[in-house]
Amino acid sequence: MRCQTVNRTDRSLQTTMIVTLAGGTGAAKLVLGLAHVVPSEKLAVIVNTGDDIELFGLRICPDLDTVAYTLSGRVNPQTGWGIHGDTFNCLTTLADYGAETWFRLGDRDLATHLWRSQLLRQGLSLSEVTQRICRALSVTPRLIPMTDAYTPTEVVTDDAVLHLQEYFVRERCRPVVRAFRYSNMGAAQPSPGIEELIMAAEAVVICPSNPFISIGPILAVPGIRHFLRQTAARVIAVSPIVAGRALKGPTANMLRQMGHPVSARAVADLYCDFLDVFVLDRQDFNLIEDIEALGMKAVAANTLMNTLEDKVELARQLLESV
Ligand code: FO1
Repeated sequence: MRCQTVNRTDRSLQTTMIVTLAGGTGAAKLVLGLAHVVPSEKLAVIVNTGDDIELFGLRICPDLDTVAYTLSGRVNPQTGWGIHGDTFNCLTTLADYGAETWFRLGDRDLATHLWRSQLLRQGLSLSEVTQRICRALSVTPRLIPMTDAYTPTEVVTDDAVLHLQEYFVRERCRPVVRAFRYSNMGAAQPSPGIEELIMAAEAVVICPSNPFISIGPILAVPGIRHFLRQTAARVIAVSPIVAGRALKGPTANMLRQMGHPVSARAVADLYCDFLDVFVLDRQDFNLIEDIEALGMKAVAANTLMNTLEDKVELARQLLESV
């Protein structure tokens, strides 16, 4: 059941798509787990591009790259973003010139941004460029930017309206958040194929990503929230909050500053108009009844994903809940 109940048909998991909605590092871990249990041609990842930024004339797509680097085994395991073993010679030289270098772009990572920007300038869409980059990196699940438009998320604070990366990286999430603005959405459409994928999916998995800056922008693309309400797929979300804390990043502070309790239930509530199943960590077992009162099934699992085995096991449990 959801806030509005939708009838569902049972189909075999072997023959239909699993579609995920993904942000950055937390999402990449779960997508890696899913990639171990779902054939790659049956796995599609719709990725947040609200944290994209243009720097030095280049288009940088952190979440697309984080997922692609993770699936291709290139990601820096310490940070969860960027490329393992990367160097920062270009950035050091830019600093010598007096350029702002608060956004740490590695040399190899820069090659991705150079290549993407060149292809965009040649007239390819971001979806097409992403497909080319994935092919070159041997990433076989389908990665799709949420939209081909440039829709940077803005963070409204008391003193300024900041680009998401200015807030997140330069200001280290210190300013109090008053609101989020998903800019340029009026002109945005879901990338080609997204409607068909969501409507034909067996399951849609909302990754354990920040609901405001990772999943929020995807849901703000005109049409996507509507597809999630309408689809016959089981829509399942994994909680990014465990025992009242975010495992990484500013999710807990953002919930508080936006007037929500810091709990898995608050995240379930944000999605209650389209969710069928909410997967929360087993430490939050006591919240199951409260979450089910929102009109969805709640399932407890180990959501911590510290090891590859954890990621694969969580992916298996998600598929079992379909
Ligand atoms: N995160 C940081 O905390 N500091 C950085 O300097 C930084 C640089 C960076 C460069 C490329 C890239 O793809 C990601 C990068 N990130 C950095 C991560 C990124 O800001 C966030 O993790 C995501 O945007 C949130 O999902």
